[in-house]
Amino acid sequence: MTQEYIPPKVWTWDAANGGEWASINRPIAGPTHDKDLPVGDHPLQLYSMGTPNGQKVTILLEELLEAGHAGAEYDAWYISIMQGDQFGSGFVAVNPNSKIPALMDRSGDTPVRVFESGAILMHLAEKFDAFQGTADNRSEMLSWLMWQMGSAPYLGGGFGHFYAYAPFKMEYPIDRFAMEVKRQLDVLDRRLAEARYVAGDDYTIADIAIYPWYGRTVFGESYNAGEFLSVHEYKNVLRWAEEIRDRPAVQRGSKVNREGEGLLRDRHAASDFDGLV
Ligand SMILES: N[C@@H](CCC(=O)N[C@@H](CS)C(=O)NCC(=O)O)C(=O)O
Repeated sequence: MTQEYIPPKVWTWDAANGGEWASINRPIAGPTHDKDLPVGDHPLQLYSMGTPNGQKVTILLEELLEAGHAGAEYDAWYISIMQGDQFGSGFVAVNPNSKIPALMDRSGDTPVRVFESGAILMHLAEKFDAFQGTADNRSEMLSWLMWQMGSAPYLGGGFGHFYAYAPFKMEYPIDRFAMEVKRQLDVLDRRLAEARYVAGDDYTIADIAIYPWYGRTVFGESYNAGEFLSVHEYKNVLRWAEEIRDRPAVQRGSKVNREGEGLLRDRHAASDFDGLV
């Protein structure tokens, strides 16, 4: 353990506190610069980045299109959170919380903004009456969706931050959050021992929300921590994650708003996927 920290009477902002995200973290909200957002041809305009939170939305949009909901056609614009695009005035007008993903639904007379990935999933699932499960398991579906929204910050902001991004390794927070992530994986594993999908027999937006975070984790792709977290123990989560990974819409949705070979920085049409490996 390094030297103990004695908090001062009043916290002040040290912009150079170190760590991988130090350049974008701020203790204040609001825009830092004027910048309008682009608007494409489709009714749904998504401003995002292909992190797990961003992938939830592009996976659902691709699932809706795959299921024949032509009204789910969308433009997905890349927002570089490392370069501070989330603090542009146009983005802040769509999401005052300055985080991806953010959606403008322009299908009605008045554009509607939706932020928070869980709210976007619910907005789209209700709009197209799809991926909500059956009426009698709706509360189970909503419970797992909210479980994801409440749990993932411990995996990303807690475990991931201290295991991968903090300027130096500290045993206390790594131990605290590794324990919590393993507890969460066990919660999920026990549920998936008794049900095919988290809400029961139907694949729903709750699975779509959980998969990019916890599927990635059991595949050992989160923070290179597969061995550290002994992810092979969670056999039911692995079975569920492999089944979801094989869905064509999931494969397409996982590629959107990401830079690199075989990935799509921006997405404007189904044909944008043609030729991607
Ligand atoms: N609870 C939010 C979390 C969104 C979130 O944390 N987004 C991250 C990327 S995964 C972000 O935009 N970070 C930029 C920043 O914090 O400035 C949601 O689910 O939509």
